[in-house]
Amino acid sequence: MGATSITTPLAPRIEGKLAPVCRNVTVVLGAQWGDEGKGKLVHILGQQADLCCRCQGGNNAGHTIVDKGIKYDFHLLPSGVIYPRCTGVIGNGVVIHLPSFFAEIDKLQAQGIDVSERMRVSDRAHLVFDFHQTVDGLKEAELGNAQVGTTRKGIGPAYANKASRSGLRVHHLFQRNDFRQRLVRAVASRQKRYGPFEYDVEAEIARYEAYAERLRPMVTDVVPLISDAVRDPAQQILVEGANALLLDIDYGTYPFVTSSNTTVGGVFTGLGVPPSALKRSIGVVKAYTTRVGSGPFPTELVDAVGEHLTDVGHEYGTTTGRKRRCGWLDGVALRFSHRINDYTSINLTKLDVLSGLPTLQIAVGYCVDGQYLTSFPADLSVLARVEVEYKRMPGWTEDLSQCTTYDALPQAAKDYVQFIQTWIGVPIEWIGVGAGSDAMIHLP
Ligand code: 2SA
Ligand code: GDP
Ligand code: MG
Repeated sequence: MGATSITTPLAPRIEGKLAPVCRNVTVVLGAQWGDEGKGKLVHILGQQADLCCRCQGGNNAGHTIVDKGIKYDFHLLPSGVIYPRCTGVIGNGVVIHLPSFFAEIDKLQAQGIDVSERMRVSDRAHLVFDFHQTVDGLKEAELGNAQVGTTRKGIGPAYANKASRSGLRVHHLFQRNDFRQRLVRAVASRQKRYGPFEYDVEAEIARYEAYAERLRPMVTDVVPLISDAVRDPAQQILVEGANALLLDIDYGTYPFVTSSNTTVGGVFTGLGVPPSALKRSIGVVKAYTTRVGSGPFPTELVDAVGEHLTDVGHEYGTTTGRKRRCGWLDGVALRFSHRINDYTSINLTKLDVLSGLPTLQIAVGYCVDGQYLTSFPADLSVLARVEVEYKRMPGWTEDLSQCTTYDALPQAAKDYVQFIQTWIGVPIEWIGVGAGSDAMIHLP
């Protein structure tokens, strides 16, 4: 009798065959060290998206979009939620600091965009607590000169709890005793390791009762949500990568990386998208290179050209306001990036920032002890002493910000774009010439 009453309502889901997967997932990935302008492309592509999703990272990310002259900064929310038709999805691979999540929702609300009924948050996603942020700072202090230069948002410590199976996930919020025990244990363990830092666990537990209630309507088992969407040809799914390839925990410049998989693999593990659903993986490439945080940076410029890039490109962190380090475009890193992510097309951004530089350079080879490297090295002591071989190209003086077609670009800018396209071996589909979403040339 029990068996009948249980299987009857579930039978169609269990016995019915799932429809085949269609290729309706577009992924936007940072191809360098981040801040390439992913948010802007997601803003453009988001117009057609039914679901706009995050699959990794947390509020360390900062994605800026400029819509009709108004600037919006996204950190935890996917940028596509600016469109009322778009449902925002936070996948299991994301780590969520709930106070920041709600603050971002409230800020958008104050800017006239109400997303609270359109957000879906995976019950499997892990939580970032204030104590993770404290630990992030303590870890950095302990590292001294070797510090990573994190955003101090608690991202590494939260993923560390996840990997060591002592994390708290969204579903834990709704089992009060269990939540309390887990939080008390997690904090005690960190206090044992880093010293008795101040942390009012009881006050935190009380705060999280209110957060849990506010989150409850958004909490979703994202597995069937995504599974149904990838089987429905009428749906378009857009995934917004956070951070970028060289910050990937496996392929990036370890240990100067973030703590998630920022490469295409993060989409499959962090959202439950099957690989067969992938239609496009678009690499966003800044026309030069920037990096925030520490670690080797072979094409870094600490001269007047570097200052030009910082000033004209407004290269300051979207999340922390830190000055970004700037350098020439690194073609060696880009080929490495393409090997891993297999971009179907490229969005080259911030080409306008290069106007006025008489000569441009692109790294085309790394040499160590007189030998060319065949790939991007894993060992940072090798990366730190590479001699970079550059391709030199003439610059241009024209302002590109009013160019709306490829033909309108000066010849030297076209040559620069063509060289990059040929070098990576992937079509450049968009060229950014300004911060606004209309300042984008689309190459059919
Ligand atoms: P974390 O905080 O543990 O993820 O830091 C580890 C490394 O990852 C880098 N990282 C970033 N790099 C570029 N942009 C990021 N987002 C913000 C932005 C950065 C900001 O959009 O500007 O505002 O400073 C980002 N997030 C993490 C970080 O610098 C460390 O090198
Ligand atoms: P993301 O993390 O990859 O989304 O990039 P960020 O938002 O952190 O940083 C990119 C910055 O460059 C933002 O301030 C954008 O508004 C701006 N931006 C994006 N594309 C362009 C472009 O083509 N030209 C210029 N001048 N600015 C751009
Ligand atoms: Mg950013």
